Amino acid sequence: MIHPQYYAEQTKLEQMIQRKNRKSSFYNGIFDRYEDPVLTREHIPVTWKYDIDAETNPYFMERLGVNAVMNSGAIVLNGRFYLAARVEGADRKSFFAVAESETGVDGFRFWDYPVVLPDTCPEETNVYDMRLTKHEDGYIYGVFCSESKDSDDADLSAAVAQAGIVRTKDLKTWERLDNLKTLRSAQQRNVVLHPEFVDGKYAFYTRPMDGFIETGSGGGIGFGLCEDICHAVIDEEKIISRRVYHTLTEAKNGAGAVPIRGKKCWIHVAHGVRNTAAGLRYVLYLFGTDLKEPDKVIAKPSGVFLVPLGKERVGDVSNVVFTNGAVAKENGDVYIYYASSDTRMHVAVTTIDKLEDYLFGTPEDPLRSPDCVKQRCDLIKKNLRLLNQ
Ligand code: M1P
Repeated sequence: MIHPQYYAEQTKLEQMIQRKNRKSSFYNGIFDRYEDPVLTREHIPVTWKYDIDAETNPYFMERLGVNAVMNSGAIVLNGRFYLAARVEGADRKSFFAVAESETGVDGFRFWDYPVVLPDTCPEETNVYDMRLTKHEDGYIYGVFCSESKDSDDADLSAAVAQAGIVRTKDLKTWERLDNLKTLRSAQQRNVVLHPEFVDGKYAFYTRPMDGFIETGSGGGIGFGLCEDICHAVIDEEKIISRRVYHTLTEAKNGAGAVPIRGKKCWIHVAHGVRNTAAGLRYVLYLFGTDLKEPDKVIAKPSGVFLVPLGKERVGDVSNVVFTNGAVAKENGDVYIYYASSDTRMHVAVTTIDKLEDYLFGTPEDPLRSPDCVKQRCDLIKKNLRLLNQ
């Protein structure tokens, strides 16, 4: 017999999925924020957490809890929005699950089952942060972090991060390819596959790292080419977005969403990390690269693009915003999906035109306070002149 509490929980879930999401009052001219998160652990189907049989679960207890729903890859297929979410179980292990929506800002509903990846790496303990690339070769690729215990290090927390690669045509059946090998970097996280061939090759944005947490000598977001996506090997990684002292990328940075083809450049939404007395702070920033040479940065606006605000600032890992998925619709609308504090998913909505105006109209960071004051005074002077005309 189905436990009566199942129906109560199912009603709550339906009400939440059907709740309309409204634009918030936040304004910066660059993007709109929305009042509610788009995907949370409350969106998880009841059948994933409870045994709904009254005989085997008389108290209707959660048997397999879910802790968080965050860092999601994103894709639009036939006008519908799909998120490949990172679902973190109560057991700390993450897995991927597809949620689908008609509007992109609300109504996200998980499919009946999470993604079942081919289990080809016995040492792999955890998987997370999948980027979905609709590649011009006809496949949808998922590139994610594959984490294993570092067996050469006695420290129980020592781990190795690599880029796992899968591909699919329908987000349902997945083929696992070899993990990416970067010959000059010990570890990789935040690896993103570019959607088009570059010089006839597959192009990856990488994030070379010396260790699991610290990027060490890894100077920032890298770029490398490989011939064979089934056995991907990258020799040279060219650093295209560097870590810079006393900026938002000082501690580390990483590629975020799959770049969006704009009219003037490839639009990249990345994350930058700095250290504070309260721990690491993760924010989003933008840069633009040449349409023909995606490893050549041509727009580098100063400062942060999106920071955690209000309730977004608190969660399992507070003071974090992180993106690994953004999509552009054919009409130029852009939906940037970001997680706050490693806990839940939100959306920021804008357009390609606005993002390019931001990229090319925002001045670069002059890197020193006196020059920043000068930059600001020039802006004020221009405005006051206009106001006093
Ligand atoms: O906790 C914040 C983020 O930390 C990592 O990002 P990075 O590799 O840049 O430090 C990732 O584990 C990410 O999942 C997480 O959101």
